[in-house]
Amino acid sequence: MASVEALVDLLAKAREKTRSLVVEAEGRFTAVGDIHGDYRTLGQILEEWESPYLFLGDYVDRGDMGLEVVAEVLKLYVEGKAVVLRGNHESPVMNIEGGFLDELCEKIGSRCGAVYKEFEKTFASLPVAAVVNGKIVALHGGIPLKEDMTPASLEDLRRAGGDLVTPADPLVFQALWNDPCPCDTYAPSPRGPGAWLFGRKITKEFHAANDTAVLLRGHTYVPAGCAVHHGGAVVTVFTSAVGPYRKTKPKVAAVRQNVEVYDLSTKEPARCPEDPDLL
Ligand SMILES: [Mn+2]
Repeated sequence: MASVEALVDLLAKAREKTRSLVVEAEGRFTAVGDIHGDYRTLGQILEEWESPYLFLGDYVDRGDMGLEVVAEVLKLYVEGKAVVLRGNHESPVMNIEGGFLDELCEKIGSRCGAVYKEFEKTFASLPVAAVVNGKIVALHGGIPLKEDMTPASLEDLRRAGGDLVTPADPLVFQALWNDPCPCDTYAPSPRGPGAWLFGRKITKEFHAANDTAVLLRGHTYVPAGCAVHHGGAVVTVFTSAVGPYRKTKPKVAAVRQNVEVYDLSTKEPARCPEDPDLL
């Protein structure tokens, strides 16, 4: 790990990089699901899979190398080699309980409180969704629901704002927290108040409104490392194999006009379970 000054500088540069909560990206990407401090798996991806990368959030907490992971991911972001999205673990309420704040204090000592404040600002600045080649929507959690329980559009999400540190905006919060369910409309999420499960009708309306085809997301632990939902209109990838996730078979996805999931180690196309009940 480089010096604390270099870390603070990297965090500031990452903040300058983001222009909008929803970003557009063109080309072919290697998409990576939750890493949660799994530096070894991240290293394997960077060695064996092509850039540019599309990171779907949750870099820190649970695994014990969150600092190294988030620094590497943000470095790639600043260098223009990766699109870096925010996960629900890129927020203070998670990092106090989840391990990242403790890890930071162990590794950098008494300045950790001040440096964490820099992380807070950088996490709040990250985009929450990317639209790849106009067709693939990438985000960490799921489709946000408006107050009338219809899906928010990408335009609604682009216009969200207010306190982004928490984040307090319900649409931003849900983009980081929601999960798909094998249901038609929606249901309250077992993750807690403010989060929802979204069903196949919501997914269909969302894609119709945005003229998109696939929602690619992370967020949910699946031992297979992937899952497909709603007839292929939603794909989950999970890429951490440390701590509580050590039995995972990590996956990555190749994103062009469509999404193809591959096993990280064998590099074979993955067989992902269909419509599993995730929570
Ligand atoms: Mn998550």
